[in-house]
Amino acid sequence: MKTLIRNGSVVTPQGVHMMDVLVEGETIAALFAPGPTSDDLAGSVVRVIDAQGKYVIPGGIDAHTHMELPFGGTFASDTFETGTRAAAWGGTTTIIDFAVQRYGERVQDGLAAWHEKASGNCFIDYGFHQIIGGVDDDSLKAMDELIDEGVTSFKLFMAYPGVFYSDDGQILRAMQQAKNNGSMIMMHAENGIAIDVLVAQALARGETAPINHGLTRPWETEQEATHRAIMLARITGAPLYIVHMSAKQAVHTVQEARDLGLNVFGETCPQYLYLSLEEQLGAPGFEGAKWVCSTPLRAKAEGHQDELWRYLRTNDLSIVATDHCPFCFKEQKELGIGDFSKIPNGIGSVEHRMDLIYQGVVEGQLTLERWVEITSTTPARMFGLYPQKGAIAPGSDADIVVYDPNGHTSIGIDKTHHMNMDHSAWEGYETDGHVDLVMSRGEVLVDEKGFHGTKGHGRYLKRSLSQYLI
Ligand code: DUC
Ligand code: ZN
Ligand code: ZN
Repeated sequence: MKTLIRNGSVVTPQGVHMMDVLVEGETIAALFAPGPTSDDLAGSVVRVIDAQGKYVIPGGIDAHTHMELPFGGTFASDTFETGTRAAAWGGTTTIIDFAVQRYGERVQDGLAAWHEKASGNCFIDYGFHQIIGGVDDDSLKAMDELIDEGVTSFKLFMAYPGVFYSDDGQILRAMQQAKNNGSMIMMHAENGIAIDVLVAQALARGETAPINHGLTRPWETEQEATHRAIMLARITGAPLYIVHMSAKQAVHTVQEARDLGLNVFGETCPQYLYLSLEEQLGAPGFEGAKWVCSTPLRAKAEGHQDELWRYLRTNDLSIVATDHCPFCFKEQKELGIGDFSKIPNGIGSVEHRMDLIYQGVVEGQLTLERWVEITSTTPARMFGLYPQKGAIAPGSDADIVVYDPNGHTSIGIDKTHHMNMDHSAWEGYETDGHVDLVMSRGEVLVDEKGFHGTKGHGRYLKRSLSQYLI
């Protein structure tokens, strides 16, 4: 099967170029300047897609999702089937989800359980990071084994004592292992021991509303943990990727480390760029539960959101992922009525990341090239998928999005909403731009006629080591 995407502007981190893209089978075969060669070719190819006036970009890569994550006595509400379908609708063609090992379990069993959940159910390609919830001799050894299976990054938690938490000694040991085997340590950087004390004290004072989730996780707990993680990484020489950063002070600490030449990277998420403690988490009654996630939304009055956009421009934040971890309001978020600490932590955004970050281009926060870089190309490089993914180049997988800058997207539960949740954290958001067509390895998943994806089309991606380290 041959497809020619004609007359579009191909956007990559290197620039914006009028190019026609020839797809043969599952991969990109060639790029042509529009003109006679392309005209000749158009007659012979089976399918021509007109991208006049539109951007042709590599499919989005969401490097941080949690399908079916067990959390707070319930499970994230998207399965790999519903979550990857929603991702495809929004122009994301690869996810990297987190397999879970909890204390007392074998790491290999945790990974096998995630393969079981995903295999045969995905509409787009997927890889795994591994959460290590219990660092010990066996799990350290397992890290080496997993690398051979294409799992080259490991997430540790400085928060959630008694659940996923690792102490500093465990973190140090895991980092030493990562330094030796070349893998990446991903860190949930919040001081969970201090947070648990603040939470217990707030509840004892009768402060039970959702906003207290944010108030008991002040920016100092994020910056302190970020600094500590960087120091531990520095002792070991291991690379460090800090996930879901929301506090400007914490990112400043990342900036300082990067200025010293350390391999420290920061990730943020759309919710931290747009939403806030006052407006969303502080919504009346129990409504704010929809926006309970960790790290928490930060105060707009303190200027975090604008600073995070700036750090995206300066590359002190390298990636925008979603931390997609959806829970329904009914029966899931409601577990925390009368006790904010029982609200399952998470927001669903996998469907909207590409549009929400494109809005940053519209509003002058980012260039077009940077939009593609932080949503696709850098995630591919960071997690060992480049140039199979994250590129519009001969030989790369034909994961392609045709994006209409003159289109419009209305986000809301009755509008564009395919995630398995009963509400949208982005209800009422209107963005310029529209995902017109989504292709995954040459197969059109979404076009103007609707959804054409096939469950099981998505393949497991065995990832290489991070390409920022070699
Ligand atoms: N943060 C969330 O908001 N949800 C899942 C886990 C996490 O670290
Ligand atoms: Zn986390
Ligand atoms: Zn997460």
